[in-house]
Amino acid sequence: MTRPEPAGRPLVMGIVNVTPDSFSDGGRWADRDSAVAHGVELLDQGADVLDIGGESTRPGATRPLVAEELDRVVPVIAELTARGAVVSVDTMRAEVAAAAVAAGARIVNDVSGGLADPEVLRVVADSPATYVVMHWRAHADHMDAFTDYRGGVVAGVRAELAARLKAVRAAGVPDDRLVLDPGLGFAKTSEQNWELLAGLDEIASLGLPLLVGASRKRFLGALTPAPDGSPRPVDRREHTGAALSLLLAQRGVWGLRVHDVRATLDALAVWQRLGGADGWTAWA
Ligand code: PMM
Repeated sequence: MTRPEPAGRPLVMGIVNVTPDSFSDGGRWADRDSAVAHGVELLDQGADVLDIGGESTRPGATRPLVAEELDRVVPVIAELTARGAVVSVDTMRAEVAAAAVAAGARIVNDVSGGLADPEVLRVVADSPATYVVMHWRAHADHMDAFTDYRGGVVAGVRAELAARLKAVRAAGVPDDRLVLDPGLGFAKTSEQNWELLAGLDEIASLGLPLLVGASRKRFLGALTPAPDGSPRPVDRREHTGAALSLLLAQRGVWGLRVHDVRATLDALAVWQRLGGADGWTAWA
């Protein structure tokens, strides 16, 4: 099985965090039934893929036990797959990736790009799954101490992703099952996120499709602060997110990982209606 391919616009990956503590929606879909219901709602809104995660990666978060993570995601993946969804599992653990693929997940979205648990590479190589290799430097409880990029964030992320790509290819995962992600907010300041977005074609020059996860992140909240300087609350960042998604679509990203599926697709519909998307293909 090869990578899901977008047609006429990027794939929209709707986020289902089965966690008590994610930064934007922690606790809202933490039990099985509400997670499945949320996934179905995102499918109804037009999501192409559902990304199911059982570990929060918000800055400062501590890790769940493997058993907890398995218990959170596997039944939700099985249920949403049974309802016809294309499912991605957001995990850094080999054991969870293997169980998720067995339950029907077609994509393994590893925010650590195989650094947290190198066994993930073997699991993916031995499976038909597509692998999202995100740029990452450290776990969430201390990643904010790793924002020093000599030579600039774009060159640094490109070089570190290239190194991960070498390891992933050496493990036997073919290019037609790979996607790269610049990892916005992971060991990056707000300023660095914007620099990275501006320099995205440098990351695309690695020759693989790109997934971008900007949705509701801190740097979007900081862009539109209240008069007292406080950032926009997480659940009111859908307009900045949709505007950014539209610009990223125009530039050729393969996929957009978002909470606000409807707002994202609305923005893309305007672009498509005006013909901007005619002949569109994703970077690769
Ligand atoms: N961001 C988060 C979690 N998983 N996966 C990918 N591929 N890219 C991202 O940017 C990314 C991710 C953190 O956001 P969340 O807590 O809202 O899910």
